[in-house]
Amino acid sequence: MEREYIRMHHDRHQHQAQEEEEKKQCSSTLVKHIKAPAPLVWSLVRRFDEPQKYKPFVSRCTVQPQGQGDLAVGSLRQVNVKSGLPATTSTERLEQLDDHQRILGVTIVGGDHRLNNYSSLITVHPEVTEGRPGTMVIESFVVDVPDGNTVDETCYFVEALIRCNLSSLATVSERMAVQDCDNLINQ
Ligand code: A8S
Repeated sequence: MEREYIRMHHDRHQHQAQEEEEKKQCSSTLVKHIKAPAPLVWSLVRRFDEPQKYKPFVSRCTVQPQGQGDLAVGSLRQVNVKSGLPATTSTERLEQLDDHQRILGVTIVGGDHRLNNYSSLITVHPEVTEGRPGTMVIESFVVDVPDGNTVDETCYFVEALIRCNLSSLATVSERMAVQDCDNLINQ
């Protein structure tokens, strides 16, 4: 199933982005299994305006008001990251938000970091783990390799950041899932 989902959504994303640029790029796909139901996990992932709900490096996020609801394709967010990273801000654009298939696409369009032409896709899939509702999250990205860096260095850096984001997404979702159970008991 994992291979199939990656082929369906993520391979095309990576190839499309790669064809556009003849520059050196790197791309990769990461998978995380979470012990919480998919609707709960998706409720965190879909909040383009609140990445700090699970992303550990985000200190602040603001979205320019758009009028007809904030989560429209084309919305921009200004993200501030915590100190200690080789960056302080990132401007990011919502490219795709599909609540039915649970797909979120985001690109980075500005900021004071080294990740040029960064494009990412997250998909959220229900699965059953040990007889309980669980979730498989797949995140893929494409980015230019900065001058002076190798493909491997770039991949290693971005994969490390995404792994932190996905671990944190699991921790937060699993805590919320337990909280939901506690609320049922205490009713
Ligand atoms: C995400 C993914 C990434 C975020 C990167 C890769 C970033 O926010 C951080 C450090 C950087 O050097 C680049 O989904 C940038 O958040 C944590 C500021 C873009």
